[in-house]
Amino acid sequence: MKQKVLKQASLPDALTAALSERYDLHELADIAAIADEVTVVITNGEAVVTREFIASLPALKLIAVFGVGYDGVDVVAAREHGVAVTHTPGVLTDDVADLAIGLLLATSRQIVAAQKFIEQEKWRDGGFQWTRKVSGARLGIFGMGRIGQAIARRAEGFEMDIAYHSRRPDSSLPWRFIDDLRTLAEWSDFLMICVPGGAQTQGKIDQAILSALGPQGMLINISRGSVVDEAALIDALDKAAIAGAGLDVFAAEPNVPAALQQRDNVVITPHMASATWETRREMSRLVLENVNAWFSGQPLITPVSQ
Ligand code: NAP
Ligand code: 8YV
Repeated sequence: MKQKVLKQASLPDALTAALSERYDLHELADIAAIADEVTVVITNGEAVVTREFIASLPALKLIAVFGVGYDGVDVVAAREHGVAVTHTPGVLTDDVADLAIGLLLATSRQIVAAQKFIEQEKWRDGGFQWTRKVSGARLGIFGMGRIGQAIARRAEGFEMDIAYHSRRPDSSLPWRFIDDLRTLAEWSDFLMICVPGGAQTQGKIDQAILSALGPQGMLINISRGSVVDEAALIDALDKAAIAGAGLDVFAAEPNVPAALQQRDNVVITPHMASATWETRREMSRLVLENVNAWFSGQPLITPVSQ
């Protein structure tokens, strides 16, 4: 008999099909009927897996996250219930770094507004407003992990001056460590957010950090909307306290505040940094390998350290 697996959040069709082939895959709507028999839950990077949800599944042994960020999962509760958690690190790093650089360029050079300028037939009345130079500018990275480092390597191609802040310096890295986020923001022309979401980073980009970034500074966020105090960001944009923002993630997705839309100096994308065919295939493969490993008694491929 096939093992019962619960799909708790949206997943690619191909992954859903591959899971269904091997396991008795159920949607969340079936939960009442199968709660006692579910051993594996599959979720994604945006979903929330609470302590109560974990406690409601007495046979649960594994939560497999389709994504590297697992801030939505109550990992402490999982550990206390003897439930392992896996995620998909590494395979999406390049895509997220690529989009981060894309947002940085699009925001500083106002590429989206420039396209609208042509489409609205304004070019005949004169050229587009001048924008800001990227090459040689200062890039501050908050969270110098896999993605932060991939962004820094790309930024070196633009001869950017790079510095970072994490909880501790990494002596193996060639870039300057700044031991205080506010000082990093003051120093930066572009502040790139690459830390995980969750309680420790909640609202870290607040009014004080945005004013330290200053009227010439731009914020790029590809990590989690929770890291940025969105009201403070809107206020800073309204007051021209910062120069612009490039955002792939938001506090209450899929809702994006109207105040962040239709601005020449704000570029927004719908949490799509890892959403290429190639990377979504690799993320799916890794989820499947972790689930297969668990059912065959093999070591998990990419467990979260709990
Ligand atoms: P990672 O390798 O774990 O890097 C995270 C970095 O943040 C590490 O350098 C870590 O260094 C630092 N950090 C953690 N907590 C911190 C804190 N409280 N204060 C300061 N620094 C802290 O993770 P990754 O693979 O680069 O992914 C980063 C995040 O990107 C994910 O967690 C996810 O939220 C987001 N993401 C978004 C998308 C998207 O579609 N937009 C896609 C993939 C990932 P220390 O431990 O030394 O502080
Ligand atoms: C995905 C992500 O959009 O990996 C993450 O942490 O946020 C993204 O790669 C997400 O996991 C898919 O739902």
